[in-house]
Amino acid sequence: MSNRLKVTPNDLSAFWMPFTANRQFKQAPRMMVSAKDMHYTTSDGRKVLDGTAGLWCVNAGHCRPKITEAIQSQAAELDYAPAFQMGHPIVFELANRLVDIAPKGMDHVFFTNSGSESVETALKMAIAYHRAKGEGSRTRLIGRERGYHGVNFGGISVGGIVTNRKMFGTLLGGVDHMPHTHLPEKNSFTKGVPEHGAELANELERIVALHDASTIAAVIVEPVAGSTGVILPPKGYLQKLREICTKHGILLIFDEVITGFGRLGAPFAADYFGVTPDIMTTAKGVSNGVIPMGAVFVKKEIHDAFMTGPEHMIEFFHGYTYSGNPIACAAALGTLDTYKEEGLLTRGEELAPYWEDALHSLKGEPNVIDIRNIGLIGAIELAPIPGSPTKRAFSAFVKAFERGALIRTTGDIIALSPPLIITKGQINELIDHVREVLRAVD
Ligand code: PXG
Ligand code: PLP
Repeated sequence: MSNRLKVTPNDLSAFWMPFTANRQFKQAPRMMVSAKDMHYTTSDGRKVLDGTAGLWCVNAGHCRPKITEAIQSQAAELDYAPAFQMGHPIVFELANRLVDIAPKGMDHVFFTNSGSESVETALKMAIAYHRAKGEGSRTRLIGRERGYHGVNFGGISVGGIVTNRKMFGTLLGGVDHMPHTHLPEKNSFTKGVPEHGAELANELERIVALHDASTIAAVIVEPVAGSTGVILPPKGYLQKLREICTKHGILLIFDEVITGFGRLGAPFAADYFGVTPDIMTTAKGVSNGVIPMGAVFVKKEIHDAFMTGPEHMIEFFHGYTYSGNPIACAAALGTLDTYKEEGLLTRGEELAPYWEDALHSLKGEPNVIDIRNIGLIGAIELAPIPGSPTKRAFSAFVKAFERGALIRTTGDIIALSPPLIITKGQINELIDHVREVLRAVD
């Protein structure tokens, strides 16, 4: 590693950092300079345990050799090939490998470069699908309160985050929202999926009755909402959504950007819950976060509905310059090899009970008002400091980093989602860091 990378640059002003408190960061930068397996190394030479798999994406851990080698050799062999009207072999290989591990029936893949792009792709596909089937009036999209579907206009429109709705104008028209399923008064400190709230799926029936099914293209939900604080689906809720969508000819989209690729202890949340959507959006874990990539999985029936008309015509008027970029494909193949060799897509299942007990041992620590968990996801909700929401959790994040653990906070919720290679000893270490931090923050 060059020495240049070991020190903090002396001018931090040009880079406008995403989703960051820029002024706070630039006064006290937190710089990572290298990473290996479960740890980052900081510019001041400290090791930091990764409690969040980067941003929920480094599921196989850091700098894994299969992935590094695949990228290096692909970069030297075929760096880029046009994505439109041209192909290259490994993008087809990757699509087949992905279909092999996908829920049964989801046998076509469209490539994007991020979760946000996967979401836009899925929403456009849904509307275009109905049109191709002669139901062009089905254009309405239904999302959910507290949903996060990335940062582009379609995604923030179906999403249910107040700041987005306040900051960015009128968004897409023809969108409605179901209520979220966070019911702290009934479900707090539940281990795993909560008992109460499946009836909230019936709100979809109310929305269908209001707009008429013939105007609705799709319903999009995260099977487990991650970004807005780990909100779990009540027992039976996703099954009900599936039934209502099927009954009314509405496509069901699962946004599996976080839940995909082993996070819950099954390859996808669709497998975990036994509910198959019509379209599934993924990103993050598909390439271990190493090279940007997203993948949208679709059922055959949806794909086939587009394959009509003159054969020289483009069937789906959509795609990105970097859809299926060769180096991203190589990274994804190296990732899938690593997942397979180490059984990572199901490893969370055997670790989940240990993870659950470790997390719930934090009950009773200062300001903890709820703990939620599923697979290798955990959330610790803190009581906000009166008049200063988010401040307590943010202080916990900074203190944890200083102590040697990377955690993530959203609002006053600490969210944990470690790489799927974490050991029981490292789970203890991570939870101990959180415990000490909770005792130390105001
Ligand atoms: N859908 C879901 C369900 C997501 O969680 C996206 C779409 C967008 O993906 P991209 O690749 O465009 O960022 C996401 C991303 C956090 C956090 O800490 C969550 C995400 C991204 C960054 C941070 O909660 N989710
Ligand atoms: N903007 C301009 C001016 C472009 O030419 C293109 C692609 O050719 C885009 C945006 C879209 O870029 P991408 O395909 O990387 O999403």
